[in-house]
Amino acid sequence: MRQKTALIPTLRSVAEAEMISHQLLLRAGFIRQVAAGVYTYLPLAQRVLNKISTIVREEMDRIGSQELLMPALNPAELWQESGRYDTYGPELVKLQDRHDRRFILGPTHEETITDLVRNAVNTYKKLPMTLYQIQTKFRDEKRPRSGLLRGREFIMKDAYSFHADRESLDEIYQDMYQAYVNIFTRCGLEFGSVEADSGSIGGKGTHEFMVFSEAGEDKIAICTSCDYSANIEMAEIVIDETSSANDETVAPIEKIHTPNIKTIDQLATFLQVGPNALVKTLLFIVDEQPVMVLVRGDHEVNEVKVKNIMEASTCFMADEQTIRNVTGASPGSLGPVNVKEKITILADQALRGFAQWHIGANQDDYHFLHAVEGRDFEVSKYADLRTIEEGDKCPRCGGIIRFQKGVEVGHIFKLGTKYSDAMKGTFLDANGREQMYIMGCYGIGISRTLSAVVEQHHDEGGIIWPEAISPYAVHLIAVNMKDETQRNLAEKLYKDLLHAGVEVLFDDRPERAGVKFKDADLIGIPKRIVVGSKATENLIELKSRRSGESQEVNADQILTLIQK
Ligand code: 9G3
Repeated sequence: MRQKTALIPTLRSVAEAEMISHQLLLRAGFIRQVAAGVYTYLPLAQRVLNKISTIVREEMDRIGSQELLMPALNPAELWQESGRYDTYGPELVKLQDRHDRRFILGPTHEETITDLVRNAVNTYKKLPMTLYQIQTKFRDEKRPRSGLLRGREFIMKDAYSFHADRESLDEIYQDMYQAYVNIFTRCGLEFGSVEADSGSIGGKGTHEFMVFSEAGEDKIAICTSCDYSANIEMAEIVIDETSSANDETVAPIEKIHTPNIKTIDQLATFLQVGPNALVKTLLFIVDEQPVMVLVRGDHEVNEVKVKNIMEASTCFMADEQTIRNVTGASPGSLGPVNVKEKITILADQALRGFAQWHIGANQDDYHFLHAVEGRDFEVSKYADLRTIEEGDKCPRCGGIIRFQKGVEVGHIFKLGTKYSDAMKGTFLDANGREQMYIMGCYGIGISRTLSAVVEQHHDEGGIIWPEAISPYAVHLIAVNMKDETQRNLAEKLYKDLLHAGVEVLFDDRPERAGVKFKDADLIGIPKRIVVGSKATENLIELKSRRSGESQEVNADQILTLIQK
């Protein structure tokens, strides 16, 4: 491609973007924003996306997964069947056609594929079957940000597998796991796989593939002694009994006036005790029902764990008005004693050893001291409900947990029969009996992977593409297009490279050398050929974008060197 006519609108600076990948992709002329969270992939980005997609296709095809393409526009009925039309809320893009029929723009395709397979595949003889697509997805994020990392429209590879039994699902899951390792390795990423939240399905049937990066939104708990790693959304807590008992002598329950005390820290100062001697009470709305959740004062409630314990599909913190309606008090004054309505009360396992609980009184500016579980109130269930913290013990080996930040680029799930149950997806087994499909689903953020690569591969000057996914293999630069010798040699090399099938971007613009080099650094093509003043001696420079090392070579050698 000749750069003179290429659409590569590089920019010297960009104002808004806070993430380095977002900044560099804008500056290097790879993407342009069209609306919040919506981007055009310019020609350079499109080439990278195609290369990532090719790698993904090769690895999917290798494990026998078949490519298809489902529509972005899907009838609401399918989502009503699974129940997700109403549970997914404003993130699900809903629209109507001219006949007032309701549709959604697919944020993922479990419903569409389950509908397809239940109609088209009805015997065990066709199983297992794995299908995938590479497609634009829509999610109306509340706060789209970080460029391609969290857009409202993004490209995803989503695969779905259908099985007659669990063993078959386990096998394909392993194949997918290996395919993902191959894909991200080939894309030049440094990544790890972590155990993740499997929703209400439970079990260990889900892994996230994380690219470690300070800019990531996901926090990963990593053991410093063994190879345990998990998303902090789900990292298990081992019970640490020594830290949980506050076994002072138990006095009768006592209501005390605590004017203007709203937080655990304020209460701790007021009572002159540590926050770990107190109990924090929060109210959640779980599948439309209020649920009170109690954790030790120095711990944080983990919403995902609450949702999973309740086997619910939605879970969020109650707003102030709801809290007042349910308890009669404002958020800083909640507790399990004298709740107006009979509701579920969950307590974190660390509170099991608490002889007496100092808690809110469900009355503004009042707390109870010495409340005793079983005497003054009942806990419906104790469970692991808090979020892991740095310094906590590893649930596997007892080592120390540290946190690292990451960007999720892939996610694999064992779904079980969630969708086949909801949508009556059945096949006939060897005995002619109807069985539910057992399913798995497997996603890769294609556009997000592109960003993640930039997060990991750049320097002050710009992007440094790994060869496997670089938009071009070679950047050929003619330093001075007005110089006839330089121009002729560069033109000849361009033709030779094209002829040899090398993907080459040729900077034939009538720009100053400084501008050309700055742009080349920004764009980040790994190999650079510079045709300058030594063209008179048939000498050119071959330079590595990554190391900055360069060598002077005879122009006749260039093809051999490039192809090596
Ligand atoms: C929605 C909306 C957002 C969503 C979903 C549904 C995330 C949703 C999870 C998945 C699971 C897997 C197939 C590929 C691998 C991941 N955000 N998820 O289901 F309606 Cl608005 O997408 N799907």
